[in-house]
Amino acid sequence: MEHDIRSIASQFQLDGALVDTGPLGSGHINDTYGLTCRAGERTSRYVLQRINHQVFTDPVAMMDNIRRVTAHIQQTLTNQGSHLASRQLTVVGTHDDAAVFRCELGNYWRVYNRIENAVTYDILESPKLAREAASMFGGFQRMLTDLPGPQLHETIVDFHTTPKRLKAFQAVLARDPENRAADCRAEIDFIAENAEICGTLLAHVDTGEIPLRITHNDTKINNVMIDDDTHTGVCVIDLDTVMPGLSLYDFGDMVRTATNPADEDERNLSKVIMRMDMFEMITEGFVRQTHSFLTPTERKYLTFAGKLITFEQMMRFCSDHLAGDVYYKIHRLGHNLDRARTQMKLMQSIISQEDRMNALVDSVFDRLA
Ligand code: GN1
Ligand code: MG
Repeated sequence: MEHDIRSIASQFQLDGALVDTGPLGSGHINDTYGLTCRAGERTSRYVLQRINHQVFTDPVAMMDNIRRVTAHIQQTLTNQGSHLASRQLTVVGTHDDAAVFRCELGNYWRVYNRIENAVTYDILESPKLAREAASMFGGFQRMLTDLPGPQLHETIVDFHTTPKRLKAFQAVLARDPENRAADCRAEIDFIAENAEICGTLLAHVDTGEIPLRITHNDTKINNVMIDDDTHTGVCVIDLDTVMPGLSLYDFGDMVRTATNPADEDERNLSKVIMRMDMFEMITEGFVRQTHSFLTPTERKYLTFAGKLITFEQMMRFCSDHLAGDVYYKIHRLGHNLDRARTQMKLMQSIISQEDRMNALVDSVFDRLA
């Protein structure tokens, strides 16, 4: 679908005349465009996004969360005298100062400032960068521990309720609408064999040992901007799923995305492994920021969370393959199955190193806490 980007952009408070637009980013859900505007000598760049409202059914509530969260973070960094205060995501309003614009086709659009002099990495090469990225996500959680009420909206209900992800998988498998179950026997068996882990963290939420916090919930490592020159973190992006959640889910998704040196859709599975040096660094980065508030039970389940989130993601990709690719953008036939397979391989690699990972978490706490 071709959108009239110029006309949509004209709804927002941009500085100057729009001189360039083009596609941006590698997200699986929203559509993203870069905008460049010029006013005299001054150039301003923005990010325009079409919010996928099949996935985020209440874009206005979502943007309400994002405005509160970004304002709070900016205020916190300003109070700390941090030079990063001016390099955070800011919502650019429409001429009526609304955070979303609904076009005549019924699509929802938003604009952010573009973070200059910084990039994201899909795959992290250096352990130091991994520590930095994890520290950014940990710092994000810490800064939101004192976000004033009311509670944030739940932008996707049961987003990380893993037992429900399992149920959804089982339901689509039972229907097998595209006759694809035959393609993924090994994956289906693997999910059945590991299904028992789905409810483990939630059982501890019920007893109060694991609290609900404000969390990011999509801590793919490419959701941290890293400064081009200093190679240090600038800000956390993709705030669509910031809502009440478990700190452990954020750590788990970092394990999933930062420890694996291969792409999420890599077909050569021999490349997919959990790298211990990267695990050590993300643990260090995250724990440094969060040890003051993590409970003993949260601490105990850090490694487990990496396994759980990888498993959950595997079930989600596998479900979407069975359903006929209705949720994630795909770029080839079988794309979601390829993605499910990397997750399964990564989870096997985590399982084979789980004891060592747990020991390493303990040693990081001894060192830092
Ligand atoms: C989606 O497209 P992106 O990077 O924002 C998904 C995440 C998955 C991720 C897997 C709202 O994130 O939960 O972990 O793909 N976001 C949503 O790559 O479902
Ligand atoms: Mg996202």
